[in-house]
Amino acid sequence: MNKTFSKLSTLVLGTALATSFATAGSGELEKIMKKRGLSENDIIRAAKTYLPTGGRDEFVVFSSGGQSGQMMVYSVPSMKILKYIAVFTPEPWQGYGFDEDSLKVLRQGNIRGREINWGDTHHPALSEVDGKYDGKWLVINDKANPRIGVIDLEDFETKQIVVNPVFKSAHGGAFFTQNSDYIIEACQYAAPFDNNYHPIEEYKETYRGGVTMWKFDNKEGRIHPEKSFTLELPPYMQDLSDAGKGASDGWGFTNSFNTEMYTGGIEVGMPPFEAGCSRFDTDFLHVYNWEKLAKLAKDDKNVKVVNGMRIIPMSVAVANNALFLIPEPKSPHGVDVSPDGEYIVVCGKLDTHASVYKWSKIKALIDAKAYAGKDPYGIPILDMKKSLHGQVELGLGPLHNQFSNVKGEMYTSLYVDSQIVKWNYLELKVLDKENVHYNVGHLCGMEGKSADPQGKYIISLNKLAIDRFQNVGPLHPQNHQLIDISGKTMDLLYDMPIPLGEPHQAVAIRASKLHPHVRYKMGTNTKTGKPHIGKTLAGQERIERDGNKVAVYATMVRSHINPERITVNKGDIVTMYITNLERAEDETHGFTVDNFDIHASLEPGETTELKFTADIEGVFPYYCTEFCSALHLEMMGYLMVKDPNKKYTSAQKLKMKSMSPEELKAEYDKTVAVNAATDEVIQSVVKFLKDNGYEKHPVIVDLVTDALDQYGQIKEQKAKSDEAVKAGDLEKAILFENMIWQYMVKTADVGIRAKDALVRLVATKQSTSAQRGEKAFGEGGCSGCHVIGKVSSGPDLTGVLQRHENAEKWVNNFIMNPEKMYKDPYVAGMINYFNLKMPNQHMTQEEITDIIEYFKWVEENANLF
Ligand code: K7E
Ligand code: CUA
Repeated sequence: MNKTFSKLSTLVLGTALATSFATAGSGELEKIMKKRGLSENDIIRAAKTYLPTGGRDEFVVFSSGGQSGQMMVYSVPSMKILKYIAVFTPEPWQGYGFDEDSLKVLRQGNIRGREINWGDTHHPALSEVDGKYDGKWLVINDKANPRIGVIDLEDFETKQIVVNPVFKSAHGGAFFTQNSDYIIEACQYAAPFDNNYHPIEEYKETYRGGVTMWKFDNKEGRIHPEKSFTLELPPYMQDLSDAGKGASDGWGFTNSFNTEMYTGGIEVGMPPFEAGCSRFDTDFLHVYNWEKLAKLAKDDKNVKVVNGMRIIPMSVAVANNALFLIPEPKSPHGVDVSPDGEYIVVCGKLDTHASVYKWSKIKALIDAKAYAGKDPYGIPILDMKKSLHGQVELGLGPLHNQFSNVKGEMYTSLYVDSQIVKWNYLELKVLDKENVHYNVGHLCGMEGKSADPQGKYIISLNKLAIDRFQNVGPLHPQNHQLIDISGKTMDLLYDMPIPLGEPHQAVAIRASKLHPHVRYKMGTNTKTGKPHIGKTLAGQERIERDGNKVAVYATMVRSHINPERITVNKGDIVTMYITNLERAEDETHGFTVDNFDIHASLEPGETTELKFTADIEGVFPYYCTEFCSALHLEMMGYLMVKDPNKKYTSAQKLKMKSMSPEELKAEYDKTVAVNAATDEVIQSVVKFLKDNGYEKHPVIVDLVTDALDQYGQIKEQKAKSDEAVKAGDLEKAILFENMIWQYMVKTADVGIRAKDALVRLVATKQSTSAQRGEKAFGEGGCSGCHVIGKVSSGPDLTGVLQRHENAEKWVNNFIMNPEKMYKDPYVAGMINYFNLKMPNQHMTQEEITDIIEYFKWVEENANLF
């Protein structure tokens, strides 16, 4: 009822808004709405999510990439996908797994000597200080192969992968403790800790669950496996976890879904897993004091070591009052700790309720040793009722939770109902429900699992898209839906198909907390952050041979690769160290040698190692794979592999007609003249930049520095050209003059980019009317004869409002009825000069008014044209 009313009021408001737009916009908005069948609410939602060109969003989301083994980065509210981060799977764009340095990171994920080239990513987590995101590190689990990947948010690259040596799968991670001291990872599918065969009949005796506490160094951003430990747990299929915070800091919570310890067996006539796993009414929430366990783990007498992992047996944890169980509604999924750490919310996916546990009640039971019993492994059980704050009926299939900035308010996904429910966990009542499409798993709030949730939006991470998008075959994308939660009731704003893998969970952070850099210190190994052993500066390029090992020290800078020819013998092992010498933002070069399955992406300042065996004879072009400048196609070279056991007969030299000295001289003069003309253009751009105070804008300064870098190379080339002229070798001189021209083109390329950027920065802002005027000017036919800032087939209109008495009226009348003014002496003069009559473009009065506004804007910024 309430909701209908509010939707209605939005509609009314929307209509009013659209009407006022419509009047201001000469009905254009109305026309578009009609043509595209958009409602007023659609327009409001579009406005809430639209990001004007060049704009920035408020939040950045890191989403798991599911079976792709990667991560996805997008921004909210516009839902623009910004990047895929390569984590567990080779990724060619970033060169991940195709150059030696990233391959080393990828291969840290080998399991028992085997290469693993994919992952099933589920739960990303951001590093925290006092439970709040610090924007430094991002980690994610791989459920299929028990691993954690660590990503540096300075460059959004994966720096470390650690393998859990005792788990056989890992779903219940990754979750940071509130100061990022540890990362929690629970196993889910119970299995023996060792690598031996154990019959399933010995499940209860030899299969184990567990929680690994990975020691994390938040300064250096690395996991330290030798300082980590695992808490042994019964084979209850531990599912998700969360770390306590605030009141419950130092404790961990992990739920489970098979306390029946059922082991299935369809093939021997047993009912399937799913039947036996949900027989009991309750499963167990595991509550453990990780802070105490961490201290215990340091002493050898408290641990047994399996596959190098320090394991605290259940008996040790129990004897030290560090492990407890509390019944929870059967087959739960999410367990989530409130921002203040006082409430622990568990949603049973087979139960319609959410159960809200209260930490102070749990702690009191623990302190009083008031146990309701013990499980078969001797772990004390706390009474469920006495631990609960209360339960709320939410709907069918409640799964995961996120908190909002309003105290007591939270959001829960309902898998079966395909809804998001907003409710109050303090007052235990439901507030609102919103339909989503379809079958939502996790949901993502803005910093919604931190100690400082921001509210504003919830993203529904839907599993299915069914009818939502253009059919792209039987494998559909999933659907992330953005929901506005700033009002009393929720409003669904936006659908985003996910074209990568099933993203289980996502975490969002305020964009203002992220400070990634745009370039590396020259010669950096980006995977270690240290200088690369193959760092090569300009002038240090070389090829070194040691037996059948060939090391190439190469550089890349617009627009050449140095060296440009590499000749090796068949069977040689070739290592290429390549440094991108650029300093300019976004001047990435890519590198590959055709047919050798290697690729590197070299960001400005980065050095990378590529390695291959030249095991096939032939000629192989290598080239830059990023369109990095106007001369990008020319950025190439040849790898020539010859067979040392073969005799090669040289080809008959072709007799080519050579140029006469006069022809050569003519070409040389022409080239020099072209260079002089190009230089004039460059100087005019430089003058424009200086006149408009470019030094005040750091972004422009970067571009100008880069342009001048290119320009600075010309002197050396000119000297070489002059030398060749002196030596009488005009052919060579022409080549050097051509090189000068290349540098000039590159200078102009960046220089003009700087000029355009500067114009945008210094021009006054266009009014809406002027914007429409510019559009009308372009579409109405004016631009066919008039170019602003230039005389073309018609006069330059810069200053047109200065040229006439009562100019606005004059221009207005002239556009409205040009024929009437052909006799006006000024107009007659122009008709005579251009041999053209201004035609009647049948503009409306509104369009003419807008065009005059545009002329005013042109006038204000006349110096920029
Ligand atoms: Cu619910 Cu792996 Cu967190 Cu999927 S999990 S939804
Ligand atoms: Cu460098 Cu293309």
